[in-house]
Amino acid sequence: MTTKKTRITDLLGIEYPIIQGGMAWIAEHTLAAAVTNAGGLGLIAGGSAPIDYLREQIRLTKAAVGGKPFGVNIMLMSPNAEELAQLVIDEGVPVVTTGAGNPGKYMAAWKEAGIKVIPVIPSVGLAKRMERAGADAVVAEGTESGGHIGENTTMCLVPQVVDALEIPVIAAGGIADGRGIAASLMLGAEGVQVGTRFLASEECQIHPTYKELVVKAKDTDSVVTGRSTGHPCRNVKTRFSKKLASGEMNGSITPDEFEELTLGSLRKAVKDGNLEEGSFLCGAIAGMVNDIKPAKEIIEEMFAQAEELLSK
Ligand code: TUI
Repeated sequence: MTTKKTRITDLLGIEYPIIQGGMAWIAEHTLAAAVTNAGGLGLIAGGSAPIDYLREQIRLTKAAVGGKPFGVNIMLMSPNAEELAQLVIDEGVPVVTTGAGNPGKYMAAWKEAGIKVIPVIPSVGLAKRMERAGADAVVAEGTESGGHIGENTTMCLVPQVVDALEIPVIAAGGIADGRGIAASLMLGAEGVQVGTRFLASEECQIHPTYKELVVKAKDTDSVVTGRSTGHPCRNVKTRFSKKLASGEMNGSITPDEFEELTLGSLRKAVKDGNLEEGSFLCGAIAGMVNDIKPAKEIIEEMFAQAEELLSK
């Protein structure tokens, strides 16, 4: 069995069936280009960045990948989603992934423009809706993921989504080595989306404090905040994230106060490494990420390990 050729590699025209997570504030052109040039699909995160900045990121990535495919992730709760939905068409972006909402209203225009559309979904119901709306594939993202999460786990969600859909499924949440790839393929997925492992890549331009937190994290070092607001987010455990989570739980922080405390907190983590007020989003697999290396090495090692496991 080969881990490398699936409907996802055919669909996207890539060598390895791996796509990079569209991590808001984090996934910019150096990381996206490194993942694409290593044979995966690199992504630029739209987040809530200004459109002119994102146009520049798209052009820088395009210039660095020499015709190889890359994508843009559109966070649908963001105020710039509408504008970004048009920008990807205007700039000829080949692939779009979406998160934190239903991209249905943009689907026709993206398909018309020849864009491959891959919504990230946390449930079977949403996956089915996305297939009916014309999605080319979906990312089934388990609650092990970093950032904004659903309730179901990767192990439970992926096979149920695979059974419910005809289009290919990409597994996400808790995948950081070849064992995770092999397991995902066994669950019926035809590719993986990886975020946390790439936080500790050389090309990822987050603050050194952020990388250090990920590399030093143990298995129990992630915590979910934002449950009280209806937007749960998985973070590295810090004094700040622990204070938020316990304050939400015992009612000493109201949902409005939570929103106020976390406004701009991702930027404070990524740009400033601010441990007092920053939200260091990361997946539950951070405990297994112990070193910083080039994205190309990460990808090649993951697939070599998966290949070896599956050939046994
Ligand atoms: O979107 C993500 N991960 C993210 S987005 C983000 S930025 C953010 N900041 C503050 C609050 C919320 C987000 C950081 N991490 N992953 C994909 C994902 N999509 N997870 C869950 C969903 C999702 C949730 C509801 C997708 C669709 C959905 O649909 C609801 C509907 O409209 O039916």
